[in-house]
Order: sequence, then C-alpha cells, then structure tokens
Amino acid sequence: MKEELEALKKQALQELANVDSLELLRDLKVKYLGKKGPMTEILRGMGKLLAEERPKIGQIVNDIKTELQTVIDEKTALLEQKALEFKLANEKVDITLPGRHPKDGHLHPVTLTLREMKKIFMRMGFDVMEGPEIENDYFNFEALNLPKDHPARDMQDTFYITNEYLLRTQTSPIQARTMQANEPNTPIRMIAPGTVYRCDYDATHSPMFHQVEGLVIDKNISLADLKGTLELFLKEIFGSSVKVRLRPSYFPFTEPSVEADISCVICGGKGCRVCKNSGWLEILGSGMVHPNVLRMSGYDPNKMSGFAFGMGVERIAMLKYGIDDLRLFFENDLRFVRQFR
Ligand code: 2NL
Repeated sequence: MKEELEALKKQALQELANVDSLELLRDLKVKYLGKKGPMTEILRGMGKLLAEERPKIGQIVNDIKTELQTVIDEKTALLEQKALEFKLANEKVDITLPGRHPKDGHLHPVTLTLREMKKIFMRMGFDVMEGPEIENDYFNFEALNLPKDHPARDMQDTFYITNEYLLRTQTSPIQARTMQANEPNTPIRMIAPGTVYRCDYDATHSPMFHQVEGLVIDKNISLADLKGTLELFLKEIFGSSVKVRLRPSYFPFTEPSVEADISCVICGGKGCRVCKNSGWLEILGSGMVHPNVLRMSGYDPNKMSGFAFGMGVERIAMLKYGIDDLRLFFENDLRFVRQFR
C-alpha cells in the first residue's frame, strides 16, 4: 500500500512538473485530488484495512494530498505570472502613436468680421454695448425720431410680436437705452453690435443679419469728426489705399445725414460688375444725431452734439472676402464655411 502510494505521488509530481498550461494543471488536480481520484478512493476504502494500519495510511494519504496541493498552488502562481507576462508583452499599446482627434472647428466669417470691426473701434476708445433682441416700440422707433405712422417705419419691414413688442430692426435702441441710463449730457463713445431682424429675403437681404452702429456725443462734435472716424475705420478694415467719399442722404434719426462710399475693393475703382462700373461701393449710413433724438434721451442739443453711423456686418464681410450672395452665410454648407478657417 505504502509503495503504491509512493508510486502514485511520484507519477503525480512528474506529471505536474511537465505541465505548462493552467488548463492542464486544472485537469491534473481533478485527476489526482478530485472526488473520483485515487486519493479519495483510498480514503473511502480505509474500512477494509487493518485497524492499526488505518492511521498510518491516512496520515500518508493526507501528507501526499497536502504536498500535491502545495505543488499545484506554486505551479498555478507560476503559470498565472507567465500568462500575465505574455499578455503584457503582446498587448502593449504604442503610446507614441499620434491620437485620432476630432476635426477642429473655427469661427464663422460673420463672427470673424464682427470681431475685427469691434477691435478697430475698441482701439479708438469706443465702448461695446449690447441690448435685447426683443425690443419695444419706444426704443426701436419712438426714441429715434420715428413716431407712430411715420412713413420710414414701413422701410424696415418689422417683425412684430405684439402691438408693443417686436424684433429689433437695428441696434440703435441699444444706444437710446445707453443715453437714457446716463446722467444728462454725459459724453458717449460707443458701438452697438448685434443681430437684427427685417422681413426681407433675397441675394442681398436676410431676415436675420448683423449690424454695428456707433454713437459719439460730446461738446463740439462735428461732421469732420464723423468723417475722420469713418475714414480711419474703413482704411483699417479694407486697407490703407481705400478712398472714402460722403454723399448727402436721409435718415429720420440724423440731420444732416450722409452715406459713405469706398472705392471699389474688387476693381480698385476702375469699374466692374460689383460696383456696376461706378468705381464706388455703398458701405454705410451716418449723420449728425437729430436734435429730437438727443432731447428725448436727456441730452441738450444746445450744449451737446454727436454723430452716429450704422453698417451691415455681412455687407462688410462680402466685400472683404469677395462673396456675391448673402444667403451663403446662413445655409450652413460646410464647403463654404470651411474656406474661412
Ligand atoms: C444704415 C444706417 C444709421 C444711425 C444708423 C443712430 C443712432 C442713434 C442716433 C442717431 Cl442713437 N443715429 N444710428 C444713424 C445713421 C444711419 O444706419 O444704413 N445702417 C445699416
């Protein structure tokens, strides 16, 4: 019996020594230590042995079981370690490979143009003020010398929300609000950039577009200040070789009113399709603030004077980048937008 057990142990140890995978190791454990294995068999058959033999054989069987279990545990640890090393060696990630990163976005040409316009005015000492896009009739029209039933209200194709509220048709209400928030006769040097709305849609009009208006009020502000300011701005945004001319015009909120043209940035003034062979492009409207507008917002026209101007951001962007259809800005065709990266 003893010899049989010794032989069994020797065979088991030999097989364990040769095992090289966790699966085979599990099989061997079942084979030698499992419920149907020889050890269990012997222990179960102990009853047939002589009484004095039982403890000895039991001891030997248990010692062998313990020894085999120890070898199996060591072997398991060794094979698991090897399996881990194999994984670490084969599943390594090359962290020096450049990552796949999402495509960079960029600013829309209208935003780029608006930012450039703001920067130029900020360098000239203008404050940048904003206001609500849903305005009331008073700030959008009345305070700008456009009383109810004034024919100039029709020019603007207003989107009304109620009798009193509307989508602002210009950013001038921001300026009227600023004037009224000030102590009377406080000097102002501001621009009012923002989105405005008019019921109109074709190659040169969008129901939603952007404007920059400007307002300067102080003692002794004259049309010469207006001309100098506009000329500086236009030379900054279109290049120093651009020529500027003023023409008389009409706006209800300014008197006198003038429109500014620049020499055509496409043909340099020789005449082309864009300037309709005139050599000039209409670029903005402006004038000296109407005494009624000053008075209504707490400024004394006998002490203070001012100039104001307004221009479309899309129009500036179209001329800067040579875009011939305003609708392109708002169609979200990436083939168009990506050209301004
Ligand atoms: C245009 C013309 C203009 C103004 C806007 C203004 C504002 C105040 C007082 C007086 Cl608070 N005027 N704004 C003046 C003249 C022209 O805009 O063609 N804009 C696109």
